[in-house]
Amino acid sequence: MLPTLDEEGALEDIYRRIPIEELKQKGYTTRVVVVDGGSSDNTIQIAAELGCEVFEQWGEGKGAGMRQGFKKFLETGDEVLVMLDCDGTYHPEEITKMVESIPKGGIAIGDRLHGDLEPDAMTSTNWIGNQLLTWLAVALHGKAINDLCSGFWAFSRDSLKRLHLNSMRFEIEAEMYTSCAHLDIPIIHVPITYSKRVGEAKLGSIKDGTSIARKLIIRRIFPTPHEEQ
Ligand SMILES: Nc1nc2c(ncn2[C@@H]2O[C@H](COP(=O)(O)OP(=O)(O)OP(=O)(O)O)[C@@H](O)[C@H]2O)c(=O)[nH]1
Ligand SMILES: [Mg+2]
Repeated sequence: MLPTLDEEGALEDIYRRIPIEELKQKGYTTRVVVVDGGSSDNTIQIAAELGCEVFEQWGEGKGAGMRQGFKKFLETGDEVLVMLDCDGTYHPEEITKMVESIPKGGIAIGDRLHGDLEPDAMTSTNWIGNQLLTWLAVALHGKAINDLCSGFWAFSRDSLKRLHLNSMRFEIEAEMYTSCAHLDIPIIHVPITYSKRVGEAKLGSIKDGTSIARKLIIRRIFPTPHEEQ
């Protein structure tokens, strides 16, 4: 599952690098689903031409799109869901390693901070923010996590069924973590490569960093959303 918002510059390369053959040899049939948040560039056309399934989310925000994508996934009989940002920062070649690392009933999370973080891939503000938010998450929720804001996750169907989420924007990963902590869903960290983004960032470091911190605090007090939106 690839979340997109104006990612025409990165999508084709990412799609072509998905190791569909390698996964096939391991016994997996793959489908590529693009969840689009209202792109005004050629993302949707490119996705359709490449043969991806395109799902245009209702409303705005990565969190809202991811939750709608999770729901659709659970309506299928599929066993594993891999989500990765579609901005050229994550390496699709590492999908196989992620899938094979999923613990029983759990989730594998790509770890950029202990992996191969390429020079210029992350601004120093974002590096500090990622470290601080990861530290805050562990301090509040007690479950080990190495890279809270990673955009590369591989889920077993059972883990995804259990998550309770209502995030609208970039707090979604933090909320997936707090739900794992609350429900004792096994997570494993897989060191991954992280490269410089293609195209414009949609995340505002300060604004979205603050809402991620707020989500971590709220989920410490109210571990599950009152009402899933
Ligand atoms: N479906 C959907 N995807 C979105 C939306 N907003 C952003 N995305 C995608 O979510 C992924 C992460 O967004 P980014 O802007 O890269 O945010 P980030 O990776 O946290 O921040 P950077 O480190 O600055 O790249 C990208 O693939 C975006 O295209 C949205 O509203 N809906
Ligand atoms: Mg990004």
